[in-house]
Amino acid sequence: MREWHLPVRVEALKVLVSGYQSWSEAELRPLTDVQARPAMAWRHDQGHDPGFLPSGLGGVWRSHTLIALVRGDGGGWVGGVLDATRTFAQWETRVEGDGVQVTRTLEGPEVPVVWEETADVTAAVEALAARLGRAMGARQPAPLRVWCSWYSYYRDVTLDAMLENARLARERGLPFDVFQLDDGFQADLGDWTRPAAHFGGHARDLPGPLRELGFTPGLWLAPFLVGPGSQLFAEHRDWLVRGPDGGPLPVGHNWGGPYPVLDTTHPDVLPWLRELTATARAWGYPYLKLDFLFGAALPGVRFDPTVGRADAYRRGLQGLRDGAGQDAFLLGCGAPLAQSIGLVDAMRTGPDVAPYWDDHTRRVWLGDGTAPSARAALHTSLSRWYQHAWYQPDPDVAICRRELSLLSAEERGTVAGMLDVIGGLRASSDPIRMLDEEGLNLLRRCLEVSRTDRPRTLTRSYGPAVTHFTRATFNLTDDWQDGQPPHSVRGPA
Ligand code: 9PG
Repeated sequence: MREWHLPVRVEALKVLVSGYQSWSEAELRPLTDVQARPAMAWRHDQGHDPGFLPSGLGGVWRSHTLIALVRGDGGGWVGGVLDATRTFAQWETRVEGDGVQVTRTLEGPEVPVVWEETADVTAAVEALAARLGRAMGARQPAPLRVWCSWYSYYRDVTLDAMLENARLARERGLPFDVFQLDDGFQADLGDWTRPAAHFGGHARDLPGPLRELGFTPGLWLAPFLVGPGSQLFAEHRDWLVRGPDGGPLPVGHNWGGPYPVLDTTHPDVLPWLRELTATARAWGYPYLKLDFLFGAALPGVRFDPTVGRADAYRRGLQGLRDGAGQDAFLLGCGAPLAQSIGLVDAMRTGPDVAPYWDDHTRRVWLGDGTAPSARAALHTSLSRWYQHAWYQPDPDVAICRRELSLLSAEERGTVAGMLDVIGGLRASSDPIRMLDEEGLNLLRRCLEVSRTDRPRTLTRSYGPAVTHFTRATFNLTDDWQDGQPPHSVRGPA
């Protein structure tokens, strides 16, 4: 552990933090604000790092890998690490006495740490992120444009729905590169090669027709998870990370209950993981969305107790990369961020988008900012703008349809503006037949690949995030700000 004491006026400071994994919040906040901690314990495993939770306290801010303190003049302090392959770096800033106490803890092997004062926090954060990206061999492929089944069909997706959308996308001349089948095709978590009855076919039936239509086939997997009712669970109970009681460690709560996770330090698990992605590849899927990856890094009892949890995670991810091949495109999701650099091509950098602006009750009253909403996705991805140096950022899908959506035209445009500023992967989940002329035009705009933008200031923001970019200003608050309506995006003015 290392500590620094800064004798500064805390009222004038803001703090830039980034949560542990894709779905955890990243924020830009006055240092004296409260960092929310979800009231529900199951969110601690599934949305955060249970080994280093958000503080839940006023004036105490926790961040993973990188942190920054911003003064009113745009200068301040930046902290970060230059290696995250086997180490979690945990930063905390705490208002104490007449200043700020900064603490940095490493979980895992020692790594080079940077802590510096700077006249330009934006530039220093970008430079530090770029150094980490280079040190870990960040993969930086060209942005892809992806249609994904999740945000319209959810678990009820069928082979026919996939094919109908792919055909319509081709007919309408929509410039998608990838058509990606999401959760719902499989019999159970872990039983990836057996289809779900409702799917109306097998995942391997899809790539052929998609290729004929000119699209690259993509597939979702949650490769580390094991459904408690699955064949994998019944056959390999000894492959699971265990809890303090010796039984399988519940990793989170989804799919109607808790689910365990594979222990990547068990000698039989890595070959199984390699075979899984090799199989998906052999079915014809060079694009894989690898989801719920955080599970492999949870604190728990593992087969090999000498392997740290960051290391355990990275071994698992390496196995998935080895099976898929160097030329596969891997999108990480629900994943420890920095620990994935160099192994994934793209990474979800925020919670799920939803066809509504905010989940106010869950966010404000339950302290859970990881709940799906357009606002949460914007807020988090914008505050992680610098992570384009680590992978291609995926701020999640645009929502262009008007049916089955509560988003206003203004709010749909704000999501589109965020995609432009982030300049990463472009995705949509809208059923193509639901899009009228207006919807199709917005979708075409959302699929236009762009250059990553930079913040023009971190000292001002409209909401608890980085909102002022050189090409656009976002108002994430529920009030007008300097003549700009709530939930809107505008040119720099
Ligand atoms: C499929 C979905 C989609 C989506 C992913 C992920 O914390 N949670 O309870 C939680 C549940 C689902 C979720 C994210 C968080 O969505 O982000 O794109 O692939 O899984 O099940």
